[in-house]
Amino acid sequence: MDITNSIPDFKMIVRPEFVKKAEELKPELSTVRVNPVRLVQIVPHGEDFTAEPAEDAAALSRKSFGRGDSVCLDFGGHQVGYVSFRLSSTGSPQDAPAYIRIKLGEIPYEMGRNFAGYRGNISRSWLQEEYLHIDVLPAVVRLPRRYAFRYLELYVIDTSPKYKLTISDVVCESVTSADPGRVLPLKTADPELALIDRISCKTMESCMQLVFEDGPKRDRRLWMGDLRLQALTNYHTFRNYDLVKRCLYLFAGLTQNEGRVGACLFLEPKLQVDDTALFDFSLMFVSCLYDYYEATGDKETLRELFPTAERQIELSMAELDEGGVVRDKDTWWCFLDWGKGLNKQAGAQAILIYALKQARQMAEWLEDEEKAARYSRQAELATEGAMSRLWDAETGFFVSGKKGQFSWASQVWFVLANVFDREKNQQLLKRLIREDPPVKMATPYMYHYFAEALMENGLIDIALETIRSYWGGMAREGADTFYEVYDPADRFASPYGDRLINSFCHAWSGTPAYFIRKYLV
Ligand code: RAM
Repeated sequence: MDITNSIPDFKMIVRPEFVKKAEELKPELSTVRVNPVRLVQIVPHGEDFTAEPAEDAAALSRKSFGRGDSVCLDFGGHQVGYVSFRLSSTGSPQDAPAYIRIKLGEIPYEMGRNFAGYRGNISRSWLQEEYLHIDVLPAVVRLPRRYAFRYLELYVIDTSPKYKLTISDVVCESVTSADPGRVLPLKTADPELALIDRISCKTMESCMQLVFEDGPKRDRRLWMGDLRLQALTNYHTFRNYDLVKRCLYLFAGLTQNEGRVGACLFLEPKLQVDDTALFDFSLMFVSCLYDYYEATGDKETLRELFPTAERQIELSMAELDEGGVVRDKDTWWCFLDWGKGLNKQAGAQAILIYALKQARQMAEWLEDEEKAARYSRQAELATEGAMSRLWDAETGFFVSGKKGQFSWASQVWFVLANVFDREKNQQLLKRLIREDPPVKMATPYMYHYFAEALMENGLIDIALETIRSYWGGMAREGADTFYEVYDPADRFASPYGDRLINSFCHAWSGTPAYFIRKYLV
């Protein structure tokens, strides 16, 4: 799938009053200084690697390093921040620069792999590795970027035959805009759920920066679909309502051609919406605003941003054909999930119905009966289109695209769109699990919506089982934070052609805390 689908004649429409509001809500980052807790050895296991504790951190001060030597430090948990350390020389006077490589990784796999062997199709520049010359020792070395990592390896490319290096005062200034003090203690005696909740909260914490980032290692930006799930989880954990508000104002203040909410936004070098448009992500603005109002009751924001939500509906409705069904495309026009070969038409249709119902509700909150009636009619129209063209009564499943593809994502989204009553939704979900279509779910993003469909339709036990097996699977592998992509059957799965570039702390994966706190305890 070509993901370089810039929209033609892209231009950004700026609403300065919205951007100003967003900027006024810019959070302060808090900083904590974290030191490594131990030295580890990265050990191969088949194609994968583990980090085995070797010595305690104090052992570092007794070591010196020459050509080809290395050491791997473990910070004890996931960090997002700025790293510095002191390098000194020992032996004869320093007669040549020190030349070192620093590598940082969120999981042991990144530490074990040689980055030169990277074979993915998105930029290698995300891999966290620095090559540095240090002319004069001793020196305090400050690494140039913000990193997301647990492990840091120092590898000495060269010193000289006459001196070696010592390393001390290794510290990470870890940053976040999340305030852990606002997370209420979880009342559960279930250690597995407690662990999953803790990992979720840590994932959220690492992704909460000046905006809700999707992943602090990659792409480090605000994606609309990710934001929607982060915001939901945030309402049940860190409760930073202003950060959600800020992100909503950014999306509304920096739209694309025709007022479309972009798929993602950059903060630097200036506030800028990206030129990628995704059908479902634009509609997620509607959902995110709806959730925000439900969580806060902030009517002023609802009133001010509702027109932006309405514009997304309008633009999406224009994508319907004569039969009331969203036109399918060959490009990367809609996200849904990274599932291989997933056709997006049915999922997109369901998301449109889902968003129309939320728009109707928002119009009612704003006491605009005329609009409420209009969105109701549009939801009916899109439902009729779906039932006549996408519903296959014989198999009892929704099909998608020209070839009538049968996927998990399409069924899940139609359940969420509530085109049936609860009983039929339950039957559809159970049939889906039984038949297990070949086009599977690939990411925690899609698994979230599956779990949500189950929870919302009273299938709490199956939802809980999904959380225990799927997110619990990552926890059992020792995850500090939840991964962008997780396939229990293939630990090397990656939508980008190489697991190395996957993000191992990803916002859209941090939602179990939402389920646990909203539905389970
Ligand atoms: C990837 C990231 C991001 C997501 C987009 C669609 O680049 O994982 O979080 O929203 O895909």
